Amino acid sequence: ATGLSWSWQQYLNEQKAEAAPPTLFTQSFPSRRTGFRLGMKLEGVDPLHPSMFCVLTVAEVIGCRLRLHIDGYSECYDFWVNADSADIRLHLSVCLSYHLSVLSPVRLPTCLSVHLSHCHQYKPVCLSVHLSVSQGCGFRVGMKLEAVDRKNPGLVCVASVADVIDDHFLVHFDNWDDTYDYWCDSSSPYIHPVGWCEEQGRPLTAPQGHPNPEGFVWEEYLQETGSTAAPSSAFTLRDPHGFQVNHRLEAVDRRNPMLIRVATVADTEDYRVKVHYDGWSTQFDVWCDSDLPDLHPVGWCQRSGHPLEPPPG
Ligand code: MLZ
Repeated sequence: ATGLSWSWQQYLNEQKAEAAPPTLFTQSFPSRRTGFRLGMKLEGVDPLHPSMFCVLTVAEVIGCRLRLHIDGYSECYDFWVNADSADIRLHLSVCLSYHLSVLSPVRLPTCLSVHLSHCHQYKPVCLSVHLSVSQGCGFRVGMKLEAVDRKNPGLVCVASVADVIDDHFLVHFDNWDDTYDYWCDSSSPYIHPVGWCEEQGRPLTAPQGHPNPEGFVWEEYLQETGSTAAPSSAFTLRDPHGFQVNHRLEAVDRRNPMLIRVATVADTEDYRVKVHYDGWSTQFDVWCDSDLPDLHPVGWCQRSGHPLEPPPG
């Protein structure tokens, strides 16, 4: 089948499969028009160093997806985001709030002001940042917590809130470098209050270089570091997702993120789904968070003017 003649409806009928309901996705259907144009500048978080803000250039626009280039670095660090979805809003609100907190708004970098004035739909983001600066979340910089190391998901480690912007915050692992850091919100399944591991009978990984990692005691550590624990009331664990095995969807190809493929939910956990790319070997299946912005409902590509890769053969 070619891209033109391939039809979801026919495919679902043939496969006797159902499309995953659009309500299960964090992404809503996009508006076709995006204000982003090639060469525009914006600021955002470096995906490989989430504690760093960098200057980005829009290097490619396909439908409502953007390839962002990190100025001054090799193209191999370019990454794709959705133009009208939560991840780019985080990019924008992150840099806006950052500047609001350290600079006066009139000193916002020109590139950002220019960018925003071209993109009318992003102006409300600007306002919401203003409003939410005072609201925020229950997490404050320096508070301690227990967090899953996303690069070593078997480990729950001693961690700190390293930055707070709007309702998102940066999790940093004590005495480790920032490559393990990640941004999340209070509903994340990867964060727990101090004492959670003990309660669950699970090992807690002490900060790197701790003199007695086996005998780590929170009370002592909080005292030594003059810090406080994030209050349990700040943790608002979200409900497990509603995806079911065999649901069909459109998923960004993990190995070639320029492509979006016809895909199937092959397995599920409370907060993750295993994505199978239809027509490809199961060795390419990937586990991902159910709220990953790279998972889209059936019809998303067509609605946003993005090519969809049908199953090969
Ligand atoms: N084996 C790895 C574990 C790192 C864990 C870091 N957790 C924040 C290492 O020692 O490098």
